[in-house]
Amino acid sequence: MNSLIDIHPEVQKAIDQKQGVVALESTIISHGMPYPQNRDTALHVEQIVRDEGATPATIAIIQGRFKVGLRAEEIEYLSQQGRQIAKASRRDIPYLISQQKDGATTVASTMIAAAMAGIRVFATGGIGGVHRGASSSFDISADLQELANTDVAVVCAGIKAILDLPLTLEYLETFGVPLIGYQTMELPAFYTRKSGHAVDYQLDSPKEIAHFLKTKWTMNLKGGVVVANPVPADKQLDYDWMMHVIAQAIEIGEQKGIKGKESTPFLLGKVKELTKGQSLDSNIELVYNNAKLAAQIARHYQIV
Ligand code: PSU
Ligand code: MN
Repeated sequence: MNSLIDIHPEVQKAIDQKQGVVALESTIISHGMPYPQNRDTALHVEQIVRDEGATPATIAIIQGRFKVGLRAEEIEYLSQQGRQIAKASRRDIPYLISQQKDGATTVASTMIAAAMAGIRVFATGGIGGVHRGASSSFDISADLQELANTDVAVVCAGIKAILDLPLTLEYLETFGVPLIGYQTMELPAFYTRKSGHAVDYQLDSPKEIAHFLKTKWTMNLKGGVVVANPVPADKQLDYDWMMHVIAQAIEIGEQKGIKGKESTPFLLGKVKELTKGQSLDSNIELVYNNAKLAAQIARHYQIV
């Protein structure tokens, strides 16, 4: 099986030498942001991880190979192709690999590849969750099931306010996925530091988070961990305004009948349009912030 995975030599070396490695997803590149901001962000995120003394491993499926660690040309390719590239979650992997196609990995499929390669820490912007209206649409991201089963910590900016936060929290609780707030007890909501909901536990240093992860997996308590890292205060958007914008975006999506895997990219794009690009700036900054924390956790994970 592992003959279908290509681990970049730099990543393999870092894994072998027990240095910190941070997995990075590619749906955020192809479906989450427009060109060329997606490319610039993807390359800069890798640089931030390096600046913190860890090794970045951006993950994607390219011509039927599961790639752990991409070359700059591959990042350029995914960025330019954008939504032409299939959004690849768990269910899509065997099709894309057996058909030698390309796929941009979501949180779920990035976790799968990271776990196969032995990478435990992953940075992204936001995870998928239970969508608003899920009681009739059944729209619950496969990311949540992956978090229930796969031993990778996902550093994100909390639970995106386009989702149903209370239902997502219930789901995580049911499946035993811990939700850690980094230096906060309040769950951040992606574009904003506040949400009105609490995380399970607050931890205040990368070292404590690394110790938490080691403890969980040493005890064979399977499954992922969500590390919620609030967007920097000067980069957050106004809470009431965002609630309004998100409600509008959801209503437009419903009118257009957007569903399934199109839903999250559509809502993110619509929010960007309605905020005249401000949500994109905030999104980029919070990804940088998460990459930095993830790199620090990954380094500590190797020494605790
Ligand atoms: N949140 C963002 N930007 C993104 C995504 C989430 O702020 O690009 C992507 C991630 O790849 C996540 C996926 O795994 O959307 C979730 O999609 P869905 O809701 O269809 O499972
Ligand atoms: Mn969905």
